[in-house]
Amino acid sequence: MLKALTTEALRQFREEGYYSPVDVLPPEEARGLRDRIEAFEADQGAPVNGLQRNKSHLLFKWLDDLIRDDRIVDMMEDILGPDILCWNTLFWTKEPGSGQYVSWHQDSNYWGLAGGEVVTAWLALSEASEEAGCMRVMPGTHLGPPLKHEDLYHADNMLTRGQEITQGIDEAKAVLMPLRPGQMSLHNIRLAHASGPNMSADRRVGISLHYMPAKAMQSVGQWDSAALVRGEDRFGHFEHTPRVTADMDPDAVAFHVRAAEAVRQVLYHGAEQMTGKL
Ligand SMILES: O=C(O)CCC(=O)C(=O)O
Repeated sequence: MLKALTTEALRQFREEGYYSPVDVLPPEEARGLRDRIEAFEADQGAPVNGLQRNKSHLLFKWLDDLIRDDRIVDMMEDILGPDILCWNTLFWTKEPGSGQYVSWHQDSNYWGLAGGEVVTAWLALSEASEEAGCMRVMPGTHLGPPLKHEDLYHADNMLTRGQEITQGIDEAKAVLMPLRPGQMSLHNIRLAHASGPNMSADRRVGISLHYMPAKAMQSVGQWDSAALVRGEDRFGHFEHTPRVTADMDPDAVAFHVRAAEAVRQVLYHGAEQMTGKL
């Protein structure tokens, strides 16, 4: 029996590789989380950047709580089964007028994860309209062979190495996934997706949460971590991230140094250069 998704939502996710939008947080709760991020940014005098964007649940207690929130994990259980790890949390803030964009890509080429389905749940904390540069997806690409990518290192591309699918994308078939604050989209790790620049007057603030079953493995890095958010881990393929007791909790921050660096090494595996985007 499904806990959160409808049968139709699950069918669409399986057959087309995505489902969107899902109402997850009331808008005022999303606004509260955005306010917390922006208070932190005001305090440090800069947007969340570099390695802070990655494994961020180790830096912010509210995010460690969010990855374990039943409103999200129930949907993950419908897709992944009862034993669930959250591998990563990643900030995606696009400043208005910055030109930042995300080229067409499949994350399965870069994350080193194997042995289990991986789902990205992307939460909007501001308006993620077409004008603001919401994500768009190519339905069904998760079922086909991996598409050919090239590392193009464009300065405005938010992806680490500017990886871009160079063949097999038909823009006419792309589907936009606009989100209101507090809504989520779900997509499969193998689904081709992209997003355009933010032409609105406001920042586009989003966080992606990456979930997988406990049986999944890291096939590129020697060591990796993940949070056990539900059920049991009978495999031990990932060191569990600690529960975070406060924002910038020193023990969790120390763990973050290792964990975020490990992911960075995986993301740049085989790349000609490291750009410092993560
Ligand atoms: O935030 C975006 O526009 C792209 C995000 C993305 O590529 C992802 O979540 O996998």
